[in-house]
Amino acid sequence: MQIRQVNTKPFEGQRPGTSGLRKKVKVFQQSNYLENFVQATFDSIGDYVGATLVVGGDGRFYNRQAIQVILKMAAANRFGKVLVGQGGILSTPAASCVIRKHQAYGGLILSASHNPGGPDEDFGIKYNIGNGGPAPEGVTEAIYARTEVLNQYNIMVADDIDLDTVGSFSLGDMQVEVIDSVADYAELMQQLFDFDGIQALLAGGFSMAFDAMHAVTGPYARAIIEGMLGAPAGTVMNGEPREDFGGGHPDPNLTYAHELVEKMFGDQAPDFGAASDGDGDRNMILGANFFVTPSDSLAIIAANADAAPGYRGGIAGIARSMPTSAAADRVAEDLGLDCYETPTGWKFFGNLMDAGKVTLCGEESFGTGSNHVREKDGLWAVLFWLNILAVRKDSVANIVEGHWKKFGRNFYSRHDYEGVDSEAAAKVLQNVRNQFDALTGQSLAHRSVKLCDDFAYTDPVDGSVSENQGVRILFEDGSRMIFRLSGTGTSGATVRLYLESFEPDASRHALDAQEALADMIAAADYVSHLKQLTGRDKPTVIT
Ligand code: VG1
Ligand code: CO
Repeated sequence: MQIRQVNTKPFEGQRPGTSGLRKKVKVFQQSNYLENFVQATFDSIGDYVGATLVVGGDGRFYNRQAIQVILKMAAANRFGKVLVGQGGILSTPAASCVIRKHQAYGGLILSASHNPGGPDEDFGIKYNIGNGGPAPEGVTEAIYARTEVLNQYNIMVADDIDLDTVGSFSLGDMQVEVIDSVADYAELMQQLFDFDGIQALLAGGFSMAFDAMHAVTGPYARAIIEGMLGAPAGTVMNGEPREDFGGGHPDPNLTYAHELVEKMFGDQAPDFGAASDGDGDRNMILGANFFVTPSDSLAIIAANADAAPGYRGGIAGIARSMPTSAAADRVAEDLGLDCYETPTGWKFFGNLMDAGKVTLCGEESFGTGSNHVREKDGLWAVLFWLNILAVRKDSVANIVEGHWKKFGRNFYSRHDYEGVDSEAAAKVLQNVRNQFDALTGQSLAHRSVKLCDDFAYTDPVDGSVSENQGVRILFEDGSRMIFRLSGTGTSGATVRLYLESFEPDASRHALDAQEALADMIAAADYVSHLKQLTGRDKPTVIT
């Protein structure tokens, strides 16, 4: 085989964010841009020679071209084998599953997740380690450092591989195996959940809708929900993955999943509705005329975990990202389990799961998952809810309201100000920091401020420290107000404001979260000058 060593120059800004390197497609299309990042990754991950790499993506624009480049570079850099999803497709949780099942050295996942796709939109790449999870910060920082000095990469001169046919091919000394994108994942789901019970539920008049948002979960949801579980054809909406996600944001929230939301809040609403994002790791759960916040969903799954066969032996512990509401903490306390609070991003859960400290993890950003893989998992959450509904034989709304009655309700909301000026966004956070001392011990939003800080995390397993993970105002009554800048956007900055207050009084549980949090919302603006600085009179997305 012929290997070319290509001279190159470093590109600025190849630092992975919350979940990999995400840039506009046009940036990735510059010659050598992708190649540099891939070579820097291979140079930073240790001794993989002869080992297996998993490659797949969410099917967005540029997925196929990128995969061909990666295959040729993997061969030139002496991987032994690459497992690649058919058509280049692997959802993020399926990639994690394949890495684990086939004991691969690691994987490259091509996705910009919930960001739009197409020639003028976003692309992304991230490296996952052998446990199936996103590379920890130590590895991503090493990759970044390598991108700053890289001057050469290796690539094989060869024809493109046929990605559409399952089978084995050679690329020089390396073997490429094109695998069924769904099979390994579907088999794992069948081990965790009571498929017979869910099948009976669906056969007994229970109705549901799943919106794949023209993204990667289409084939997975069709195979599992319609195929294995027998839901009627058409249950999966927008099930054909498209390179541009039909022009939308493949982001399962109340704003962007409006087609499903209209159905679930209409006159003939199904009993259950769910959606997933671009790469299949997020989930939104809805009942008839009812929205379940992701933070509540985590808590409810934890409280009902024994409904699912895969979790009947009990769960080890729970972890949630810092901005996620403390609803799960209350369940952990009730069950006598440890609850961990990590920075935003799934990579922080990996060590806790590997060490056996936690079984369930969740983020307020529509991410829920468990130690069955090392990524959050959209369809897994949907199946968990279906399993709970099959056992409890009650409505989504009743289950959630019953949960609040027992544990109290954590009113919660996230306000996103997307695509704002970067300097203004930095100022918003700085304004709050500047008042840390002045606010502490004072009254704000009719509550007294206990503590203000920049959230920092020390990993309890390897002792690594991550600083500046969100600006927090914590109140004596457990309420919280958090300001954070997004690490997944590709243009300007996105300010996220997270608000939480706890309500033990059941007579107030039916209140709308925006109403219940109104004084906190006003106070957040008062402290930060968020609206004035960003020039926005309201958030882009309210969850
Ligand atoms: C967002 C979410 C975070 C999530 C990340 C990746 O990050 O807030 O909770 O882990 O996206 O999700 P940020 O830095 O923009 O707030 V996904 O579905 O892109 O893989
Ligand atoms: Co995602």
